[in-house]
Amino acid sequence: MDEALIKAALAVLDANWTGRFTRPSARLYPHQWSWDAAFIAIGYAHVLPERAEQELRSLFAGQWRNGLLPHIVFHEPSGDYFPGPEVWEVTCNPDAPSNPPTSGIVQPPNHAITAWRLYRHARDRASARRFLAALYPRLKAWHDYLYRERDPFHEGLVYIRHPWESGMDNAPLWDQPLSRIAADGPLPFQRVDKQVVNPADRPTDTDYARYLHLVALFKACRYEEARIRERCPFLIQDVLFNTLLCQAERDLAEIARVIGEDPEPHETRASLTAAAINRKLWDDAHGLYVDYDLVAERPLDVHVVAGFIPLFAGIPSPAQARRMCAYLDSRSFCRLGDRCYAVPSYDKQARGFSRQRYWRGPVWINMNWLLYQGLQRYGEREYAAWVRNAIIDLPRRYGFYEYYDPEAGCGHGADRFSWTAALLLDVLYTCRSETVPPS
Ligand code: 2M8
Repeated sequence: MDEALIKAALAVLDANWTGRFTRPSARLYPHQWSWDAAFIAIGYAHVLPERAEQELRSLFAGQWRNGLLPHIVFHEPSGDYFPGPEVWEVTCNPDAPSNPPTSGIVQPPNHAITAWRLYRHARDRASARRFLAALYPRLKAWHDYLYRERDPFHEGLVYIRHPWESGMDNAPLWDQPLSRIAADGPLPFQRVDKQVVNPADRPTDTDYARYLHLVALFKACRYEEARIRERCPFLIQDVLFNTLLCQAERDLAEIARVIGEDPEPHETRASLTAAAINRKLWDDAHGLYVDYDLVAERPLDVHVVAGFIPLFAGIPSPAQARRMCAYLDSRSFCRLGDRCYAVPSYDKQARGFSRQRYWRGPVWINMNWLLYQGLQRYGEREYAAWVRNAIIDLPRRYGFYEYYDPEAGCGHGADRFSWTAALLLDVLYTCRSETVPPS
């Protein structure tokens, strides 16, 4: 066990902890982000379980009355971040809270996954059960919102309506759908992100103009989903989002069992979503999953690491999983034994692959953490160990960065980045798996 590395990871989290929530990084992301909070709490579960619970409680303080869990909760007015609450103006919708202010979009639903892990790692099961009982109605309302508002055809697949909802902001996945939005002329706003990190690594101003165009559309629709759905040029059934929802429903069923609620509706929805992912998003020609563009009514033929994440939720059959592993273990991603850190976020052979640009190629620790769990689930020990090494080696050698160059290893984006530290802690602690009490 690497005590020095554990200490260093905890120091990052301490520096970003505000007493109520953990900033993803102090300068670039000074507020609370939804899926970051859930990843961060997974790390805290091993060492500071009260903080893990507080993290989720603070996030859910921003939940809307209709169940929408916003992608950012602005607990504190301080901190330069664009776009802030004055841009989102969510209070035009009566379901949005006025305090704390929030954004008006969501992020991948990994929260029930975290809540279930907190319970499984808890030393004090009775207190953890009370926490689950208090959180369950909120988690249920969140998932109900997604299936009610974002699955218009009752397929079991929910859509996202902004690239930020995917968590993979400027992934090459969105180039084509975003090209439907005209964005000309100088930007009428000041981007703070470009002053904090290398602007060449960040999304372009044209990307930002399109992101803001979508926000303006949501406001014009007063954040009413039926109106947005009619007019939005960006509606995508995303593999990662739906995979996490599927696993989150499975974990919510476990939570329901522990607190005496009915697990059955959650199991039914999880099965529906798993079947729909296999039916509609599996790309048999290449051996991975791809997104579906609901506006153009066709699959998006773009291969990103998210296409392998259904392993995490046990969605592929063993035969599909073997094909996925063969594709991972190729020049497109990261061949076992090659000089590369597993696994880049985008197909290395594809046009536009970049080792440094944000979600367009670099290695992200959260995606590798999901992949690692998935590979273990399918008994792919060798590749899982390769991914695990990257999760440990990259922060150890280069520091706790937001993302990393898959060849050189060096870090990019924000430094002292919280989920990198938290998920590293999880990997280090779960190899001492005897710390997990039997359920
Ligand atoms: C990045 O996204 C935000 C917008 O939500 C940004 O670029 O300003 C993404 O990497 C996202 O996945 C992450 O949750 C967020 C905070 O770490 O940063």
